[in-house]
Amino acid sequence: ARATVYGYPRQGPHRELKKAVEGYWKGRVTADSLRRTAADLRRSNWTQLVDAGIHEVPTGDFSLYDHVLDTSVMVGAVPERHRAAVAADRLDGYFAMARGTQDVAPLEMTKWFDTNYHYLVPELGPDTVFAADSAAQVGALREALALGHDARPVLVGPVTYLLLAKPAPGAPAGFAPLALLDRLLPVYAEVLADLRAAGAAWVQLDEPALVQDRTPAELDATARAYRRLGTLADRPKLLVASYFDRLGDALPVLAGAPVEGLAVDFTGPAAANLDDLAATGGLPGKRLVAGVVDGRNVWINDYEKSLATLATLLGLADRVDVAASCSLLHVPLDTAPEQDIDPQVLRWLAFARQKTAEVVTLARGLAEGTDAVAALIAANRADLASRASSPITRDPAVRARVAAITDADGRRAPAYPERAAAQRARLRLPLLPTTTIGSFPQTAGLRTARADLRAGRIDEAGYEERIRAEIGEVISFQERTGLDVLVHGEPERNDMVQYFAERLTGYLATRHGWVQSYGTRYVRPPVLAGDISRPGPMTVRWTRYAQSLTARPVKGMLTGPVTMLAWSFVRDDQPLGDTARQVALALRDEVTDLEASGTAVIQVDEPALRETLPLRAADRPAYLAWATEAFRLTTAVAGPATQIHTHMCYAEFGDIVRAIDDLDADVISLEAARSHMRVAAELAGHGYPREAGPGVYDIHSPRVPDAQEAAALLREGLAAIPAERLWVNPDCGLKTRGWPETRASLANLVAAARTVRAELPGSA
Ligand code: THG
Ligand code: ZN
Repeated sequence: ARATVYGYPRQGPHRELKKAVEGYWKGRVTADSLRRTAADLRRSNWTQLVDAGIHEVPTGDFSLYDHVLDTSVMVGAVPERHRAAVAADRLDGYFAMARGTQDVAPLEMTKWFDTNYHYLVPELGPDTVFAADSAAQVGALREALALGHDARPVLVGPVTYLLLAKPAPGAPAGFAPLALLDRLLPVYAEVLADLRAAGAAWVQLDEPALVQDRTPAELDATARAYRRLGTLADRPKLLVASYFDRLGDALPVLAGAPVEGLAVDFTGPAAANLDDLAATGGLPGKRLVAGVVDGRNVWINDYEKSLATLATLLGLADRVDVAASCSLLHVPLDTAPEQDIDPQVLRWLAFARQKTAEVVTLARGLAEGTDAVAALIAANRADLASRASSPITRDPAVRARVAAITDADGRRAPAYPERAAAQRARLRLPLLPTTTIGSFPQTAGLRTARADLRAGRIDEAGYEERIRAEIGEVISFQERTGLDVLVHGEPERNDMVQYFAERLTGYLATRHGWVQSYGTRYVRPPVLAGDISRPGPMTVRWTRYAQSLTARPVKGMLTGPVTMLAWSFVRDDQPLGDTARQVALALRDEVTDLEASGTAVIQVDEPALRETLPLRAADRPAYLAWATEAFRLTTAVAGPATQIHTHMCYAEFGDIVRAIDDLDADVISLEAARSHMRVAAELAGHGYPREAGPGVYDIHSPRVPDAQEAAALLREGLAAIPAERLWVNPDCGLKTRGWPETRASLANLVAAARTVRAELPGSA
């Protein structure tokens, strides 16, 4: 059995890639130097893999920005608006597609399945003309072969590429990019021939879109695609890979295709592939690459369990190799530099480097028998036992509290209409009240203050002084501007998940655990390692200080339990719902403390509620049930006169409006400026009975909307939501914006609210 992986973190141990690419954008790094950095990182990744014992290394998984964008370049799918830039300079044209320029908008970005990686969405229309450009793929393969490695190019497969695309602007209504399959396949054929000529024995085609619910027509198209590619005369052997969930109906389609191998995920919900594979008669005559090491979570593998799975698989295919379930892009690079984590606990964790070693061990165990790896199995068993029996993993007090949860704990009383009356009486807000989503610009001064505190250049008191000064400015700005519900601006928070993770017992924060979010942007997701409890208040001090400076209500700001899970690495030893309930109880205590300190408005953000929706429709009701329950458990402790807000960033939520209603929040703010208040109409169409603030200021752009424009959006909102229930706010938090735009935009937003208030019937 051979050991392989499908992809490796690209950034380098010190995020060298980020620095090189951003340096190039700023003109501080030359194109040649950027290319050298990229080639060095590829080489060092391959060396690391081979030194660890990996037999076949991936090529083509590396990218300067995004591998789906690279695929668009490979097939010549450059939108009309980016062609001039690409013709002028290939590298600058590539970044123009990724980031836009002064004159042209970038490609849209969206989540890669249910991971936290974002890709650039291909734009395809009936006029799209594909043309093969295999240079980057062939170049990477040649580099690896020249270093003496056995290498396997990894490409996004043609079906997934088309299913991930969106219709280009101007495409006729109902156009589906999959209609372009017959035009795209000859381009893949050409690339495959080029890769074979360059020395590829195998090429991997990734088709994760096949683990989502697919129509019979889409499955037919898949069968046609692989019949076509499989019967090409001049091609390498083909390995069709899927991951993130079970293949279901797509499994027999791929099993019957004339390709030499399948790579299949056997972790998490994809474990069902094992029985499905046995039921369909296995893969006689084919190579099976078994993804038994979870490639998207950070826990060590269970060797004995994986070896048992592999032993079963041996009887189901011609040959079985071992891999991580998906590209290791989704986990941090290495646990070794995490000096702040207890060494015992660190042994429970495996990042990309450790997962690579696990794959190698399992391949050896499969090839040479378990005796050959007996010592490693024993050590693995000890680490698993240490995790299972640790008081970090199981805190009796937390478990007792979760066990005692009743239905009543998750139900607010009285019902919304009565609460609304109590809140109106307490808050005395005007119609169309104005507010913001929570964060204000994170200035260089604030980042310096945090760095100074970490480096010991200032002490806690000095840091606190700087944060208080910032809160003072944010409050006084909002009062001067005339906002109705104020926020403290969150200057103390680095990241809305990490901030809370650092303050909850059972959560681990990493120092170097960067994972690519999109392009040159990275996050350090914390690890939900054990039972969660709250040693003390996390936000009360700042909110109370802000409230002491003003007579207007200051909103308390919390990150909701679903988002706390979605943007962290989650436990794999209990259902997500159990972890969510623990986090919810900790946040519930924070709501209690905020309320007790006089906070009349509390916002519990859930930007990730929509994005964590399971890939398969059948799994969605169960997810929405625990997700909404966790939110209600967090908030239902609030009294009737305390107004609970929530916020979501995604405009595409038509499919979860019912769930949003189930949250039983009093007010929701939503992204809407770009979708021209379609969001408001959608809410109204579903009979949403509560207050809502569809955003009238697109904070994702440095553009300042003028007051007329914001007023026009508000009037559109009023067409769907009555004035008694409509709020006025930006789309999202302001932390990525500068102060000048923020000042101007919020002044215009308040002016728009005043203008439209004056137009309301009954206003004097
Ligand atoms: N926090 C966490 N996860 C997230 C988001 C978040 N996932 C989804 C979404 N938001 C991703 N968006 C971003 C936006 C900006 C950055 C990263 C992800 C970013 N990162 C800095 C960088 O790479 O330079 C590093 C930030 C830091 O120092 O922590 O700008 O909001 N958890
Ligand atoms: Zn948002």
